[in-house]
Amino acid sequence: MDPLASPEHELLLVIDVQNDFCPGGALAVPDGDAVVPVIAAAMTRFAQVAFTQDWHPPGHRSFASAHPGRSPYERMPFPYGEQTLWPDHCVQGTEGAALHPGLDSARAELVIRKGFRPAIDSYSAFFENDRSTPTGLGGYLRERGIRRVVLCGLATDFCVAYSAIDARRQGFEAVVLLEACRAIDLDGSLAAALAAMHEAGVVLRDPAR
Ligand code: VGL
Ligand code: ZN
Repeated sequence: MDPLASPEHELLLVIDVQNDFCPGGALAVPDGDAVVPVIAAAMTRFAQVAFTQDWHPPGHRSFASAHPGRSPYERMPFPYGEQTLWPDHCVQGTEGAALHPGLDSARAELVIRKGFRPAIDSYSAFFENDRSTPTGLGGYLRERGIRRVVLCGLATDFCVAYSAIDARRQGFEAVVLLEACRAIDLDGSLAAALAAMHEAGVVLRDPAR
């Protein structure tokens, strides 16, 4: 495909490719940095690219450390439903929260930060985990005339899946480039996420198209 030959109504959404989700990071996704060269190649094909950045204040309620006696990866009832507790990660302004240096973030027309409200987690790029507080991304994409969102990044079974399903909920076509994603996979969460994406009408695709 010609460089930047993607249609004007298509945008590549690069989800949470941040140091903390890569090997050596605070919430390392197995093989997480393997997505970097694949996404870098995909970016050469898209005229429009946006990034998301998980961006938590210190002591964020999704951190197990905020709940004495609780451990990472336990689930806990929150006012908006069950929430998985995580190791402290992607704390605002830290090196762990920085976008992976192997991606040219200067290419992004938008970097949308999420998870900055102290008491609500946000897996999706569109809505926080209460499923009703919008991030503004849906309005941005609609105003820009985007009809198809192509997603990649970390992690397949959390932020990528939630974002892809919400893209469908918002009326966009959604395509996930599976080779440009890696999963955390807690208790079958990857299989569940793939099934939920399929059910929502998300196209699961190989990036070599
Ligand atoms: C993510 C867990 C906590 C993700 C973010 O990017 O998938 N997962 N925060
Ligand atoms: Zn997070």
